[in-house]
Amino acid sequence: MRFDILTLFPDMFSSPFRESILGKAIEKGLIQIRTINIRDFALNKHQVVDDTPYGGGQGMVMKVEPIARAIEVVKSQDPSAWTIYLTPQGKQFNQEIALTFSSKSHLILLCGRYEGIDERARELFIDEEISIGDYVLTGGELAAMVLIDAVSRLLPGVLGSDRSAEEDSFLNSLLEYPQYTRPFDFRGSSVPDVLLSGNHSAISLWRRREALKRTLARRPDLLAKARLSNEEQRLLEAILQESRVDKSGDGV
Ligand code: 4FV
Repeated sequence: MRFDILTLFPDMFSSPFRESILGKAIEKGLIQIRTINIRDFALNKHQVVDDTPYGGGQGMVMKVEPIARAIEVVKSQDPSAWTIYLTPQGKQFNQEIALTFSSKSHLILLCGRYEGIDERARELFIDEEISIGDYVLTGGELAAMVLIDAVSRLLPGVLGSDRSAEEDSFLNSLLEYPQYTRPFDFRGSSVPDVLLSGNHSAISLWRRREALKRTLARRPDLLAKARLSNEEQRLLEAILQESRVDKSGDGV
């Protein structure tokens, strides 16, 4: 999979993709990441890439021409490339969107700065707008890194075993169950016995229950859209029943 990143700060991308899993994925040729400096496409003598907003107002706006030239050069190499603009006004990024993007072969990621890009760049060149969250960053670069990480780990061969991506939380829109590893006892806090029982159906049942309890407590919105199996439905009923009993017990 290929990622072409259009940015005014290409050096920001040097270290995050040198380490660990993504670094190895690049070495293995599973992903290619290319940074393209938008300023190289500003043909005015001072390579100006931003200007004051028409109609006045604070801040600067990224000019359409350098963005247009940069995207047209990449699209001339691969017309099938899918162009994404990272912006707080975009669709909220999530695991489902990451999965969709992981089936594409070439993504162009446009990183905005200042107050954003000229509207005509959006209208003429952007296929999809994505936000990583309802907060304002100084630039789209970190958002692009988040997207590249979440998408790349879904590609075959990037994670140790592809299975772990299949078991990702959010895909079946439940939060992960609690994880434990050695030591068995830490300052008097030990590991649930079932996890050492070797009884795999009991372990998977415990994990389902814990994932449901945690999702109910922390992200009931996810539970509302989760496709639960009959067993999970039953487990959830029991959990709700328990919490009802606990609540009714409070009054005594
Ligand atoms: C952002 C986000 C984000 C807005 C102004 C860059 C900044 C500046 N991108 N998800 N949240 N972008 O805050 O994607 O141009």
